[in-house]
Amino acid sequence: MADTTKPEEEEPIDEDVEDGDAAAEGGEGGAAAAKKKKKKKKKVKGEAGEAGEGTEGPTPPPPAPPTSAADDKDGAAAPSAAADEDDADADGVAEGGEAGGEAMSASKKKREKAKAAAARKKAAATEAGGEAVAATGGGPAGKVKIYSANETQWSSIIRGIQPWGPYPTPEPDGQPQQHGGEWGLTIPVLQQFPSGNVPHGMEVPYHGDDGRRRTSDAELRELERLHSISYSEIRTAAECHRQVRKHMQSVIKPGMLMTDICEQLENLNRTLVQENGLQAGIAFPTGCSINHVAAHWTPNSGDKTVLQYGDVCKIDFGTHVNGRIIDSAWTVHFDPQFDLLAEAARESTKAGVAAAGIDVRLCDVGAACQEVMESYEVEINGKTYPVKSIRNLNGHSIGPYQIHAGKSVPIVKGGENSTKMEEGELFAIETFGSTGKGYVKEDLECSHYMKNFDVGHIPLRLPKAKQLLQFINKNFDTLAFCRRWIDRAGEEKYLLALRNLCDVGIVQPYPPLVDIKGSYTVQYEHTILLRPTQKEILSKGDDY
Ligand SMILES: [Co+2]
Repeated sequence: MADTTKPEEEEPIDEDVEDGDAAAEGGEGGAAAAKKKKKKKKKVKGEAGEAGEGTEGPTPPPPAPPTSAADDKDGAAAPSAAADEDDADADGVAEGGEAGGEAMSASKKKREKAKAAAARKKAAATEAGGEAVAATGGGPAGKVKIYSANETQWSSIIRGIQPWGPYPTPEPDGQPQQHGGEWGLTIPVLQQFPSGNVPHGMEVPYHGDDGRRRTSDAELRELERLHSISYSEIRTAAECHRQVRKHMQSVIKPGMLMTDICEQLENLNRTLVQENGLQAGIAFPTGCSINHVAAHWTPNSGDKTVLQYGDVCKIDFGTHVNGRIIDSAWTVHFDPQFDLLAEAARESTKAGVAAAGIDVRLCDVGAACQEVMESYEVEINGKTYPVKSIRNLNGHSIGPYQIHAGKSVPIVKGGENSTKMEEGELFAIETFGSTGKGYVKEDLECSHYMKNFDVGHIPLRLPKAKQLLQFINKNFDTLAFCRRWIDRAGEEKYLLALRNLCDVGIVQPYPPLVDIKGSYTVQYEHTILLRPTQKEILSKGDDY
C-alpha cells in the first residue's frame, strides 16, 4: 500500500517545466547525462532470462475481445468504468445516502449478484482455450467462482516474473502444502512449520563499513530488538504472502472479474495465515489498480471490471501476524509490449532495496530508485515514452498495526529528507513507474479506508456512526480496510456513517491514485527488515 506525499508539499508541475528542472539538476551532478547514455532501447521480443516466456506457461492468448464488461459499461479496461453510475464519488469520501451511494439494499444486492454472475459467465466464455482454468466452485449466482491450477507444476501466463520452485519443505512434524480445498491451497503456513521456524527472507550483508559500524553494545541492542520484533511472526506473514501470490500467479488470467481475483486471493490469505481476529489476517485491501490507476483501487461490491489481456494491473496485498505487516506488490501483465515498463519498476525497486541500510538517508534511496527507473524508455502502441518515477508516491516505514509508520521513502531525488533509516526498522520499498505525468491525484470511487493511528476520543452524534466505529475497532482497528469487507460482514446502509467517521477525522479515506488517462503505471514492492547484522528482504520470492 503506497504512501502519498501530501499535495501541498508539492504542486503538480507542468510536464515541460519539470523536464527543464530535471535538465538543470542534471547539470550539477551530470546525472541526467549519465541517464541519457544508459537509456535502453525497447526490445520487442522477450529477453533471455525473463521468466515465463516461451518455456513456461502457455503462449499468451490473443488480445481478449471486448468482454462482458463492455456492454455493462463504456470502457471496460479501466476501473473507472466500474464506478457505479449512481455512486460516483467526486471527493473520494464515502458517498452519503442522499447521493444514492448508500449501501445496497438486499434486493439490489441480489440484482448485483445476478449481474456479476452473468458477467462471470461471459468472462469464462471468452477465455482462450480455457485450458488452465477450472471452475471448481461454479456455484449458484453470486457465489465467487473459484479458479484452481489443475497442473501440479507452477505455470503462469503473467509476464516478467521468474518461475517458482516447489513449496518449501515442511518441518519434520509439519505437513507439506497441498492443492485443493475451497480456495486452492489447504495447509496454513504454521501447519507446515509448527515450531514457527519459518523460512527466512533473502539475507543480504550491508555493504561498506559493515562490522566497523557495530559498536560494543551492538549485541545488546540486537537482543533488545529480538524482543521488540518477532522475526518468526513477520516471517510467517512473509511465507504466507509468497504462497498466496504463487498460487494466484497460476490462476490470474484475462477474462476474470477483479472481484473474483480479490476474493480468492483474500480468502486464500485468510486460510494460510489462519485468520484470527486482530491476531492474524489480511493487513490491507487487495490493491489491483489497472493501467493509469496506480494505487489504492480494489473493487467495491457489485463491481464488474474484468481483467483484460491489454491491462497492466498492480497486485498489492498485505498479510500480518500479530500486527507484523508484510506489504509487497508486483505488476500483472500479459502483453509483451509492457515487459520493459514493468522491468523498470522491478529494477528500480531492486535498486531501492539495495540502497537501503542502517544510517542510509531516505533521500539517497529515492535517488537510487529514480536513477534506474528513468534510465528506461518504452514503446507502447507504437509510441515511445520515457519512464517516469511517480514522484508523489513513496515507500514507507511499517510499525505494529501501522502500515505507514511515519517515515516516507521517496522514489525520486531532490527531496531534503536527510532522515536516516535505523537499525531494527521495517520498510516497504515500493516504486511506481509511469508513461504519464509521473504524478498522481485522487480520483474515482473510494474503496480503501483506515482509522487514523493516533486518533483520540472524538464524540459521535450519529448512533450508526458509533456502531460502525465499534465494528471497525473490533475487526480492523488501525489496519486498512475496504467496503467489501464491511459488506461481507453483513453490515448494511453504513456509507453515511462511514462518511461521518471520515468527516470528524477518525477514519481517513484513501481514494484511488491516478496518473493521466491513457497512461500505464507499474509497481514492484518488497518489505525489508534492517536487522543489526544484515538486511532481510522478507517478502523475496522466486518470482520477484
Ligand atoms: Co506499501
